[in-house]
Amino acid sequence: MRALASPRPAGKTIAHRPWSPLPAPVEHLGRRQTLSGSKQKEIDRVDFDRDGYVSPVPLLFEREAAAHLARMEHAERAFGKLHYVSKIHTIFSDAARLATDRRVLDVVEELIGPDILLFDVTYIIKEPRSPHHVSWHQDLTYWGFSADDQVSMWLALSPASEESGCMRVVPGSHKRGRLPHEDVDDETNVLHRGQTVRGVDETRAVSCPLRPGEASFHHGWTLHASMPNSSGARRVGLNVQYIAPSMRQLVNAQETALLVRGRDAFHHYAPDELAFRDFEPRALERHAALERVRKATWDSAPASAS
Ligand SMILES: O=C(O)CCC(=O)C(=O)O
Repeated sequence: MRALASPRPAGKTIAHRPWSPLPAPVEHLGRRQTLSGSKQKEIDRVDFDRDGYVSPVPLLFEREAAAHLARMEHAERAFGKLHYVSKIHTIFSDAARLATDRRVLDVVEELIGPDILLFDVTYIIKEPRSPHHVSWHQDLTYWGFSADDQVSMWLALSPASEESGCMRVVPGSHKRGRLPHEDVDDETNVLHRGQTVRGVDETRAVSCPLRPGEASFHHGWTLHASMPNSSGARRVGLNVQYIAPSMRQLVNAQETALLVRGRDAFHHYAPDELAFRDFEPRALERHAALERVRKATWDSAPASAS
């Protein structure tokens, strides 16, 4: 998805204040659980092609997820809420590190092939006992791409359960291609325009509960939604979009993306810069412009795409 509201008014940057980052993380090399690598690969790819998603995919150790969450919350205390800040990987090094982690890219490579562009990264946070939900939608409807060689990862940094409003998907719905969406006025809908596919048969939907460190991967035509967080804890996920370099932008030539694996024979995008330090003034300036570009793309999609 990529049509959620920015937490700050368009064009306003996060103020740069001095802060002391927490100590750097100890990196652990995770191993995909019980199956051997190639068997697991086959299953992921077959499931993804058939169902339009795979879940749960174990990626990080639970303690690693907890350390990432602690650093994100530390950053929030210094800079303000990070919920749904687009292109967060260009200003916050921890998000950049996660989105480019070898274990993550190995799965993305299984699903969309060896050449991978990182398109967008956001945290999606549901506060405890909040009414905010996500209506049924398809991500690709609002992104302006020429094709659909794409996958989104939703990586849990805290428990994502039915109670806390984990993702729900309709298996196989990606095969229906683009469905009509309506802009629905509902301030508890996290989506930027309240874009909604009506009449979804929810009896066919399945939940994707995740433990911290596990992820789901879904295709951009897969119908998905999520319920409010009725638990007493924050539900925090890192949402990352990867595309194949062949994908062109049809509605906004200013969109940017970064090659994170393989090669780019197409050069459709000016490259984003990964943050190696946190919230640097020059990166924040660039980031404000990037957010305006992202918002222009969402706003340019027709209200009813069919
Ligand atoms: O975080 C959520 O609840 C919904 C996420 C979503 O719609 C997405 O990842 O595309």
